[in-house]
Amino acid sequence: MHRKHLLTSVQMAHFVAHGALRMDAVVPDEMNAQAIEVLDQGIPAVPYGTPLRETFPEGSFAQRLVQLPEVAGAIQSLVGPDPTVDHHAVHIREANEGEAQNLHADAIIDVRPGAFDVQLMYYPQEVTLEMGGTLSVPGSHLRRTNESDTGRYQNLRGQTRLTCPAGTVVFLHHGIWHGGRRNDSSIDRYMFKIRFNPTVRQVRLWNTDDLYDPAVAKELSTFFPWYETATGRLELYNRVKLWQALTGDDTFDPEYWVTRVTNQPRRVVAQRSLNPHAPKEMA
Ligand SMILES: O=C(O)CCC(=O)C(=O)O
Repeated sequence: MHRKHLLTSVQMAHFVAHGALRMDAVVPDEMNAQAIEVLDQGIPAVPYGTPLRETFPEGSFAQRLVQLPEVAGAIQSLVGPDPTVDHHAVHIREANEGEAQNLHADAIIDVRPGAFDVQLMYYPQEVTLEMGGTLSVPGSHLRRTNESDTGRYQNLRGQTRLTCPAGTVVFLHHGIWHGGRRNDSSIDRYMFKIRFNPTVRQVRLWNTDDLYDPAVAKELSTFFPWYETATGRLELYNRVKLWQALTGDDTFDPEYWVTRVTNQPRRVVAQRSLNPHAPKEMA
């Protein structure tokens, strides 16, 4: 893996803040042109936990997809070497289907503080607004609501509906609130999703040359329009905790949100002991 294909610290910080990172038109046209036929034929399922390197046959479309240098570099940066595949699936939003998915996350509430799964979403066609591109809510990945119950929330300020050129790949944190939108066009809209589970600690797996670039802290402090004035700060707190885990540096805390609530001094300097048998000078 060449370092130039790994994500930078600024890109990783963007992922930690937004819960997503998109790579527009990263898959070559020649592959996009084959994709619909391949996805229509179906990609054989594998049991949960199958190593990525054993999931797709040598030379298959899906294997070539995950081995594209930029895609492989992002997978390595986010989940590390030798991830396993949780599941993969082809998602088709049919032309004029008349229905949308509710917002959801793809798992139960997941409280792991320092680990996360990553979902790759590949869009082989250009996706226009009418085609029902995936709706997602930037910065929602660390807010704890349970799977489909998230669907009670509708139309959050700052939500995005994906429109993109053919060959776009989006990487999502497992907790991101998302859902396929209604396809009002006359074209079936395809997406291929793979969920990766890490098998190593997700510590400094990317190109850390820019670790102390001020743009990192700037990314990490992004405040999204749907955040409540006060509760929204918890997202900054959660993000700092995640960045600390990712960097292995628990001193990173620019606004001291984590430091404040973890400050529990152990040193006792009380004037009087509760022990009646303590030496006189202490009692
Ligand atoms: O089709 C889409 O855009 C999203 C589908 C999806 O995420 C799901 O079914 O979990």
